[in-house]
Amino acid sequence: MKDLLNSEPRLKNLRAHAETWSPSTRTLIEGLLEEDQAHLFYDWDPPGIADEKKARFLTQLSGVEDNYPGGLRSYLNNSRLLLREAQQGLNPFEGALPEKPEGVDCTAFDARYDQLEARGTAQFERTGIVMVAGGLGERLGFDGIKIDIPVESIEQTSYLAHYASVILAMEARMQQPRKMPFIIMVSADTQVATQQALEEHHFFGLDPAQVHILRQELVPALTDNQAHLALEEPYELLMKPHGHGDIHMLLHQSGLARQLCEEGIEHLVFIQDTNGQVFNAIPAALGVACEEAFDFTSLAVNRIPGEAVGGLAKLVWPQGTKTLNVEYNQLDPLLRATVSPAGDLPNEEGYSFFPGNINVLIIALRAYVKVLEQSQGIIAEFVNPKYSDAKRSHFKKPTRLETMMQDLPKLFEQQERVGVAIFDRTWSFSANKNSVADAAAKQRDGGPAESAATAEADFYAAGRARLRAAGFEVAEQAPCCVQDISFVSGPQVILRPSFAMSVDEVREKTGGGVLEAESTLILDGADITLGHVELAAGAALVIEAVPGAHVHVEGRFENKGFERVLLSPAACQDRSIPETVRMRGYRYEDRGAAIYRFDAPGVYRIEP
Ligand code: UGB
Repeated sequence: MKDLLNSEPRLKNLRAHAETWSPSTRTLIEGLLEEDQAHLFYDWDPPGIADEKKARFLTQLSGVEDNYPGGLRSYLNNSRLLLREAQQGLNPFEGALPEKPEGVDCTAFDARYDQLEARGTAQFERTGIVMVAGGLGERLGFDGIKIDIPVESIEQTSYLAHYASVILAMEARMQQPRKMPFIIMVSADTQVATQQALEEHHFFGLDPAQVHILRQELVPALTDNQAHLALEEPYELLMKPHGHGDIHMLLHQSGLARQLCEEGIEHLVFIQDTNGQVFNAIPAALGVACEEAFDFTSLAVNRIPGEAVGGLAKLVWPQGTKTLNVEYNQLDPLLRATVSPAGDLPNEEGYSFFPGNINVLIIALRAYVKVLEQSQGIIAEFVNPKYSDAKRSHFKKPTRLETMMQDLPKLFEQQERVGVAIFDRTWSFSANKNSVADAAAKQRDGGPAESAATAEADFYAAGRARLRAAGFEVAEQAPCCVQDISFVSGPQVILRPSFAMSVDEVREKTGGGVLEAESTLILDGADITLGHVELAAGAALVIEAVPGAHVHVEGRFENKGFERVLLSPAACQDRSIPETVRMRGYRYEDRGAAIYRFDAPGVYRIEP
C-alpha cells in the first residue's frame, strides 16, 4: 500500500500536523487514507490557521469511528457493497413468491378480543416499552419535539404524558408489580427538549430509573458509488440521519437488551412518537404475541389495494420463508411479476391480502438478543441514492446508509416466528405527522390526513368505541371541516388508562347510558364507577380521582360543557397563538362543564 501520508503533495499540510496527533488519531487518519478518503484532508491550511476547525473535524471523525459498530471502515465497506447492489438494480425480493402473512384478526370487539386483552394484560409485568423519538418531524413542520404536542386539546395532554400514564396504568395491573422499562431513542435534534420535558414534569410520575434515554447519531453522507465521504465545508463532514432502525444498534451497544432479558423481560413493544391510539391495541397485540408464540409481531391495519403504506407479506423462497414489510412501491411490481398479474387485488372485504404496517412492533427479547449479537445491531441497512444519469454512476445529492426498525426479521432464521395482528385503523393508528396543507391535500386524494385535528378526533373516537362496546348509546355526529380537513369531532370521550385499559374493564365499571351530540366525558381514576349516566347535547362531565377515591356517578348531566371555538383564517397565521392550537384550527373553551376532582381517598357519590 502506497504511503499516501508521506508522499501525496496535497497532504503536505496534513503531514505538518502529524506530531500533534495521538496514536488513535494517527490510526484513524491512516485508516481513512487507506480507504481512499484522502480528499478529506487535501489542501489543509498550514498549522496556525483554522486549527480549531481541524480539531473539531478530527473529533467528528472519531465520533463516527466510535458510534458505528466496526468503526468508519466498516461503514465504508457496508456502503460500497450496498451502493454496488443499488447500481446494479438488484431486486431484494428476487425469486420470492408473496403470500398472505400468518396472523390474527383483531378488528372486532368479540369474546376472542377480550381473551387476547386478558392474556396481554397478564404479560405487562414481563414487558418493556421502546419509543423511537429521534425524528425531526419535518413533514409536520413543528418547532419543538413532537412528543410535547397535545394529543387532545381539552386537557392538553401531551403524547409523552399520555404514554407515561399508560405505563403507570400497566404497572397498576401487574400481579407482581415492577417498574416497566421505558426506553426512549432521541437524536441530537430531540435530546435536550425530551430531557427537559421529562424533568419539568417530574417524569410524569415515572421513576427516573425506569426511563432509559438512548441517543442515535447521524452517519456520514457519501458522494458517489465509491463511498467517498462528503464534506459540508472544509473540515466538516456532511452528516445525515440513519433512520429508526438505529434503535436496534443502541439497544445492543448499551447492553440494555441483554440486561432486560436477564431481568425477566420477555417482550419489548416498539412505538412511534405520535400515535395516540397505539395503546388501545397493545393489550390484545401482546396477547397475540404470547398465544401464537410469535418472536416478532407487527401491528397492522387493513389496507386498500395500492394504498401508500408498506404491506406485510410472507415471502416464500426455495430456501425458506420470511415475513417482511414490503414498501408499497415494491409490492405491486412484485405481485405482477409473480402471483398476481393484475397487481394488488382486493379480497372479499375489499382489502389487500397484504395488511398495512403501522410500525408498532412486539419483539420477543430472547430471539432479539440473539439476532443483535449476531449482527451487532446493524439491521438490514439499505441505500437509496437519487441518480442523475441512466448508468447510475452519479448522485443528484449525497446519500447515506439507512435502516428501518421493521426490517429486523430480515435477519431471522427459519425457526423464528413472525406474525401480524390486524386492528381497526382508527382504534390503533392515527399519527400526527403532516402539516395542515399537506394533510388537507392527502385527504383530498383519498388518503388519511394524519394531522393534529384528525389524531385528536380519533383519540376521542377510541373512547366512544369502548363505551359503545360496553352498551352506551353514543351520538353519531356529522363530520366537520376545519382548515380543509374533515373529521368527526365528538362526542369527546377520554377514558384515561387509569380508568380502563380493556373493553372488559369498561363493561365492568359502567352501567350504560347515553352521550348526546357534542358532549364530553373524561374519566381518570382506577376507582370510578358509573351507574346509568346521560350527558345532554353539549354537556360535559369530567371526573379525576386519586387511587382509593371510590367515586360513583349516576344521572343526567345538562350544562354548557366545552365549546369548540374555531380560529379565524387570520388567527391560524398569527404567530402569537401557540403552534399547537394553529395546527388544529380550533380550541376548546369551558362554558360550564361539570368537573369533579377528588384528591383524597374516600367514598364519594356524584349526582347532577
Ligand atoms: N425516527 C427516529 O427515531 N429516528 C430517525 O432517524 C427517523 C425516525 P417517520 P417513516 O407511520 O405510516 C414509518 O419519519 O420512517 C422515529 C415506517 O417506516 O414518521 O417515514 C420518528 O421520531 C413506514 O413503514 O416515519 O415511516 C417516529 O417516531 C410506515 O409505517 C418514527 O421513527 C410509516 O412510519 C417514524 O418516523 C407510517
